Amino acid sequence: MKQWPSEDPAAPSYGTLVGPNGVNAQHHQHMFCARLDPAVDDEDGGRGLVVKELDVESLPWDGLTNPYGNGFRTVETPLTSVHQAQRCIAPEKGRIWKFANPNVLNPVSLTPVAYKLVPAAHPPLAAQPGSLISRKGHFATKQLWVTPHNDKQNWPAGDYVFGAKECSGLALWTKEDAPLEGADPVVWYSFGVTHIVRPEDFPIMPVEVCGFMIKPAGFFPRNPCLDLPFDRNAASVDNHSEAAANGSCCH
Ligand SMILES: [Cu+2]
Repeated sequence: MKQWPSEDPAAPSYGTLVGPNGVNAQHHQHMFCARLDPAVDDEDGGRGLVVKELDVESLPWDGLTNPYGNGFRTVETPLTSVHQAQRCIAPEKGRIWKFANPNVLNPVSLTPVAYKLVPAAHPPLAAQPGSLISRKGHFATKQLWVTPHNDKQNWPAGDYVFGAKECSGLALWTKEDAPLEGADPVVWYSFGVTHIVRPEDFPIMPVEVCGFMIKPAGFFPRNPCLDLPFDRNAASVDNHSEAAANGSCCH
């Protein structure tokens, strides 16, 4: 019987054979980091924004508040300092992060106007802490970072990534703890593709998609896509009245 490649002793442990004569495509990661400087209705460029983490939590059985055992809620944790705001994704908790403006309330939900960052499920950097890759790519060891706004801080992996032995970006900027309240928080979201190569990726790789979403979450009072005018379109025919009176809608 033919063995699966993973059971074949000739199959590589850290890659995939993708072509004849032992063409071994190594496992690897493509890591990115998005610098987000949200304002969310804050006229001071986002100085007063609060970044929060939201998890979904099942409630314990309780004869009074959860008698059927089906209750769950969201738990909000404000991220108030640079060290506390180094966070990882938690798909099992439906974790998202919100940028909220506590000074403006949504008139419908009665909560601070906000946008949310919806992460995708992907691992952080797979290299060991202290390894060269981990030191250079420190920004990718966690998915979320928040720092006080600083015009000079633009490149999360530092200015000279290839020649560097250490990350001179986020690793440096987050060494010291600092409060985020009133600091115009800048959010850094690290994400990427952990590429376990397939034979189908060779010799020309098709597209691989990665990313995240930013969604309004209590920013608008209603669905902002519903922007059609209320006027009746004169070309439209009411199937029940005029067309019916003429005997057909297709005369
Ligand atoms: Cu790749």
